[in-house]
Amino acid sequence: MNLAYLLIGGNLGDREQLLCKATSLIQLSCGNILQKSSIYETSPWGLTNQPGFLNQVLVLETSFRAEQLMGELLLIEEEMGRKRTQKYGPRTIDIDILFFNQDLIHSEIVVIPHPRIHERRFVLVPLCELNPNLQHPVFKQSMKNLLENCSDEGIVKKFSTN
Ligand code: PH2
Ligand code: MG
Ligand code: MG
Repeated sequence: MNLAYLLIGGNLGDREQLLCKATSLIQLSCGNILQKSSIYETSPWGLTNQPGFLNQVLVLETSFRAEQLMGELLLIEEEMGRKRTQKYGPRTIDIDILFFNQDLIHSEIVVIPHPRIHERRFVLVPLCELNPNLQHPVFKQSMKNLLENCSDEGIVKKFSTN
């Protein structure tokens, strides 16, 4: 069995419902979701002139290899109406693999660990909620450490309905 950390997020449509839908589709087709972080409202990173995002981290136990998992996740994105237009631009759903065990993977379809984890508070805050001691297999530092040293000033706050 493999352990994958996923980041899900989006900033178009009914954002909360889309995260929920993505979570069920991942559970149906990719394995067993062991942990979910809170949902966070996050300011857009990279391209700031767009609506705010909701983001969440999931921990998935899966028998798929990393490339197979990425293939399944891309199908889910497609099924949920993801259109790829602008880099860092608005989207209904994005599903990224952050970590896959402690593996280092550079293939055509996926790079793991995700190359920008350490630059993004919207990734590090939910990761720290779930596992502050998790080690980054490249930087050999914990998530807690990476967050303390992260210069991103993006807003990341817990999202609550009503
Ligand atoms: N994803 C991006 C670009 N910018 N900003 C936030 N807050 N959350 C995201 O998930 C996000 C982003 C590209 O994948
Ligand atoms: Mg992404
Ligand atoms: Mg993506």
